Amino acid sequence: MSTIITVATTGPIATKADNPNLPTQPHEIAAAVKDAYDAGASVAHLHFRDENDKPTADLAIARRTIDLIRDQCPILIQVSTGVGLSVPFDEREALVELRPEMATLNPCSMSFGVGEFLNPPSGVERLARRMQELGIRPELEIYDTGHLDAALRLRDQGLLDERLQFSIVLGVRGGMAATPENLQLMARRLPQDCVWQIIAIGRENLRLTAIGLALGGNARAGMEDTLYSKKGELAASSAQLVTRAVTLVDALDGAVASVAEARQRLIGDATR
Ligand code: KMH
Ligand code: ZN
Repeated sequence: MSTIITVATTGPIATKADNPNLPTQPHEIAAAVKDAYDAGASVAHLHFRDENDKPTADLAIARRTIDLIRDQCPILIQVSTGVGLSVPFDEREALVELRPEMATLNPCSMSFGVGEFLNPPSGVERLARRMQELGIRPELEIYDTGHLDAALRLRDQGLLDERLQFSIVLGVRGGMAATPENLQLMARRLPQDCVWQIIAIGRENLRLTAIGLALGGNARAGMEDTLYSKKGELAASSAQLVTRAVTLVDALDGAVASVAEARQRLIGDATR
């Protein structure tokens, strides 16, 4: 089965001071996504920034960014409802009203670096229900074993449709550390027949992405997860990191999924 590569160009935390190549404005994000698509990505995970480069759930900015991407390439759109630590949950959840093909669903609150990532149970249930009503596929972001249990409870409540889609997120301070043991533990606990990928934040990004691929997962690549292409070398672009993931897939004798293949596997609808 081919490997789906998701590009995450921007994220909620990093700034241009951390890496001047980080895209923040709509035209910059759209150009970065197009380059990543050309490099092999079939899904774009999107965070938006306002004119001061702060994380935002502003619907006009989000719409403009998505339109610019859709003008340039057919990549699948996955909107982050995580948005940023300072953005209230009710603003974050409104992003699904733009009806992207996919959106993230973070099932639990947690410490997140020096901040807090708030996902109250009532809000998570409401968002899951709204995504189900709109036919938007959730990607469940799980940072700890209890988050997986919370996601499975949502499924048991009938708020998530099969087949479940998970990101195992390791390396956030407040979640599980980015170690091979933690990845193996989490991957083993996933339900049969789900779709999954590892999101390895920080310096273990490459090594854990490789292990995730070897375990049968998909890959995520981009400057949301690491600002470096090598030790001490800032990444030039998310496309460069996608190319690195493609190299790993090739080395493991795999094939990279096209948008059509990714759509079929993630959404189950080849035409939408
Ligand atoms: N950067 C991730 C660790 C989401 O997109 O839904 C957290 C996040 C969540 O950005
Ligand atoms: Zn994100």
